[in-house]
Parts: sequence; structure tokens; C-alpha cells
Amino acid sequence: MHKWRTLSITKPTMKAAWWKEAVVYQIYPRSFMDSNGDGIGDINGITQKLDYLKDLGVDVLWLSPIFESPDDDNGYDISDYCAIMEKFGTMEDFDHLLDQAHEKGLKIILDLVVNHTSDEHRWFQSSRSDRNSPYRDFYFWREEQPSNWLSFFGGEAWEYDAETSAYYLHLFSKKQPDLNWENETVRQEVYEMMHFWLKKGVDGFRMDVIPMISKYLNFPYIDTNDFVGAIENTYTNGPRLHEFLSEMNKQVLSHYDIMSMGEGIGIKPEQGNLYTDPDRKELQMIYHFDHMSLDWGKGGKFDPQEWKLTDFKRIFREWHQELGDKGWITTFLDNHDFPRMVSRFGNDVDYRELSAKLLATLLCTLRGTPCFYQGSEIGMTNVAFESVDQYRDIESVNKIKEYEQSNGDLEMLKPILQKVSRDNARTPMQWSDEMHGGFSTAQTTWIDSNPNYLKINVEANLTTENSVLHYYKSAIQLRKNHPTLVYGDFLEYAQESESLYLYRRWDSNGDYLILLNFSDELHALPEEVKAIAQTEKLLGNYLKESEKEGIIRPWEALVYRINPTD
Ligand code: TEU
Ligand code: CA
Repeated sequence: MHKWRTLSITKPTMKAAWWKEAVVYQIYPRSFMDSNGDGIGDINGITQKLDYLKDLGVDVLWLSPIFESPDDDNGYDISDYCAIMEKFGTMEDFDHLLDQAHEKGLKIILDLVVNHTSDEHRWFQSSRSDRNSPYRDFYFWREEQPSNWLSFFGGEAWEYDAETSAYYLHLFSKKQPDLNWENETVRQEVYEMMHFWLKKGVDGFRMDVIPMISKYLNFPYIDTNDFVGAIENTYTNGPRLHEFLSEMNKQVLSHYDIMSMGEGIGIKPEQGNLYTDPDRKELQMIYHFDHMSLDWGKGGKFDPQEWKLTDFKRIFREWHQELGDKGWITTFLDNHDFPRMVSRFGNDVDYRELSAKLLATLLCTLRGTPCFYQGSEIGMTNVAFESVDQYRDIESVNKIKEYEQSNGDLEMLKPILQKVSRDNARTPMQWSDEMHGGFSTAQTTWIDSNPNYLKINVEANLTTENSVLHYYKSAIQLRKNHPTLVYGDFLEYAQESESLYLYRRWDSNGDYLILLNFSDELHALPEEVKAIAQTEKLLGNYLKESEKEGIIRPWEALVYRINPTD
């Protein structure tokens, strides 16, 4: 009966840290809350909602960029790192937000976007206008086009600039020239800017495309049919990357008790510890994309394929094994760059609430710091925009243009956009069933709301006992009350199942069993799991107990504590 108690209980070697125990909540400021009725979310809007966030139980708020920017890529193109975007408010508004957040025990981390700046940043302006400018070498200028690199947002990554008769590198849009980290002054400027925010009391950074800051200076040719391969093999993990990160740690990060969370694009499990092993003194954690990109086809993100649970499980298993008791990851299933998690990994039609709750259970019981994106806590879904004119994201807009120019049938593109566009996650937060979901009192907002706000909104969730929101609160509290769910070891059952994700988290403080059914069908639990006896149920997303024993219902999520046996 108790054969599964034979797990050898070892002493935990994983070091405890507040940022491992924390739950992160990402805010996309322009879509969170509009306080002044201009149709754009803003900083004061966030301040208004701090009590809501505190009540949800999250600890750290990651704000997508709030800095001055011409907004070519919604603020990921920064023209002044130390100024607030006018649309979002003022520096006083920000100081007030930080103050209020701290008063409530919430931390705030900012988006550090230093692989590139805006082309409207004064460094680039000077660099472009004068070949002898001290800023010339802040960017990559070449007389001849060095290679065939492609940009993430379509077209070539080397842009010819007529003003100065040379090519510059931009891995993202033309308005996002890549910074040359080989130049020591660039690095010093970045570190100084980081100190500016940290001295204000900011609690850390999420670091945008950080694996890309060191370039292979021969800019090797890529296989243009394999963009994912180009990212992994050529654009990321350049020769001086770890040198730069150690330097940043030494000069900046190590001076504060803060969170550092790298966007881990292009990082493979075997590289995870190079970034996050504490002994190496670089970053605390990264979030890898392996489970997010597994359905990108050869042509990249706009060529979606179905994902498989076995791949998903294998990825987390491999990361877990590779990191061991050293490095650490952030876990996430969506953010402002991806479709909504319930639409992608759950079933947003027949089992929206159950599957949203299941995904929350997953993130709150996996090893890694969970990072939730605004709106997931009420089960917000992808949006089916009827017209391509409703898209705002540069990635989608460029794709639409490309289609138009090649006489592609836009009707064919529509279902793809509805599935993969980043705007799926960028529609306004749904607070109530009022106009624009209570996000704004303006007639029109910068992007249309998802019409399902009539049904899916915070107010309705607050007043419904069994709502997704209330479940989130319980799942978050569960993680906080049981540190084994943070630090414990990880053991899987039925690895080959395409429907069931079944695992155990355990250490000398406790032993937990997590059962997740990622399918629309009822399944029998494997014998080895049924044999685990004497358990206490801590969390479940169905109201009633199942009448049959040993089965798990569609999208059912269960967390048990396995009682110690003698
Ligand atoms: O994203 C990095 C990135 O590579 C994304 O382009 C991602 O691959 C893509 O969104 C998937 O479709 C970061 C930011 O999160 C993103 O919003 C920015 O557009 C990008 O960097 C440039 O700063
Ligand atoms: Ca506003």
C-alpha cells in the first residue's frame, strides 16, 4: 500500500530566497486601467488597483515598459530610459505608485530593455547624424551589409540608412537599433541607469531579450527558412554574454536585495545554470520559451502546429534535471507576447473556468517562480477580431502588410492571427460589464476590448463564490503555505500520457501529489497513483467529489497532501 513512500528523503540543498517564494504578476500598463479617460491605461490606473492585487495575493508587479518612447513596439523602443512616457503619467505618478505599493507590501520590478533603444533616442540620433560622434559606436554600423539576418518583425535586420550611407543592425523593428555592448561606455550608461531606478527603490528588473546582448561580430549567415534555429544558434548566447552579465551583477545587481529575471529566449536547459547558478553571480532566474515555441512551425510563430502534453512535460522535466539544486526559472504560460493561456493550453470553449483553474494549479505547484499575466486570474481569453484593422501590434500589423503586398488572402491570415497574435493578450483588462469592461470611460480605446467582458470580468468574479479569481487566490495561498511546493523535489507519473500530468513534490517538510487532466475526457488514474493512500485534499477545481474512485474528470485539478506513514 505504501510502496511510494520509499522516496528517500534527502536534506534540501536548495537555498531559500524570497524571490523563489514570490508570485509575480505582470501588468501591461496601457491595457490595465485608464485613470484619466483618454483610452490608454496609465500609472495612476495601476495605483487605483493595488488593493485588488494585494487581495489576489501576488507579491511582485512586473510593469512592461513605462519609459518615454515613440511607441513603435508599445514601449519596447525606449527613447529616454529615465523619463516616464507622457501617456502613462509623470515621474511623480510613478513615485507615488512605488510608495503606495511598498506601503502595501508589494514590490515593483521594471522592464529593462537594453538590447536596443529607439531610433529616437539621443544616442542613436547622434550616432546616425555624425560619423565622428562619440555615440557612433553605440550601435552596429557597417559599410556593407554583413549578412542575411532577419528581423523578428519581418524583413531584414540590417537597414541601409541613406543619411549616413551605412547599414545598422536591428533585430526587432527598424525603429529599434541594437546597442553595441562591446563598447564599454554603452555598458556604463546602462549600469548608471539601473542605479537610477534602484536608488529610487525599485525592486528589480525583468530583462528583455537579455541573451541577445552579446553578438557574434562576424554575424554568421543564417538559414532564413529556420528562424527558430537562427534565434537559438546565432542571435542568442553570444561570446561575451556571461562576461557582460557578471559585470552587470558586480557593478549593479549585487548592491541591492532585488529580483533579476531574464527573458530566456533561445536558452536551452543545459545553458540554464550558466545564467542562474548563484555561484556564477549573474541572474537569479530566467524564463525559458521551450514550452511556448514548441508549436511554432518552420516558418516561426505564424505557422502554428498543435502542441503535445508529452513534449510539454519533457521540457519541464529536462529543465528540472539540468538545473538541479542550483539555478532557478520563472514559470509562465502566457504574457504580452503570446496568446492567452486558457485559449492555448486549456479549452476556452467548453471548459474555460475549469481549465483556467487547472493552469493556475500547474503554475502554483511546479518548481520555479510563477509569473501570471494580467487577466489570467479571471480566465480572459483570446480575442476574435473581426477585422484586420483592429490589430495594433507591430508584429501582426507587419504580417498583415506582408500579406497584402504579396496578394495573400487576408481571410486566410485572420484565423492565424486570432490564434497567435500578441494582441490576444493586449486587449484591455476586464474589470466590469460596463463599456470597455470598465477599463476606460473614453469613447474609443487604443485597442478594442474583447466583447466577452460582458461575462468575463473582475466584478462578476468577485461576487461569484466559485469563480476563477477565487480559485487563483486559493492556489496562490496554497503555494505560500506549503514551501515544499516551492523547493521540493519533483517526481512524475505516467510520463507517456498525452492527457494527464501527475506529479509529486516532496522534501523533508512535506509530500504532495498533484493530479491534472489536460483533456476533455474522463481518465482512470494509473495504479501507481491510486496506490498512494492516506491523503488529504488541499485544493480541487470541481465543487463535488467524484462519485467514482480512481478517475479524474475533464480538466480536473487536484492537490493532495500525502500524510506521513509510520
Ligand atoms: O520579446 C522578445 C521576443 O523575441 C519576442 O519578439 C517574441 O519572440 C515574440 O513576441 C513572439 O512573438 C521582447 C518583448 O517581450 C517584446 O514585447 C518585444 O517586442 C521584444 O522583446 C523587443 O523588445
Ligand atoms: Ca490614460
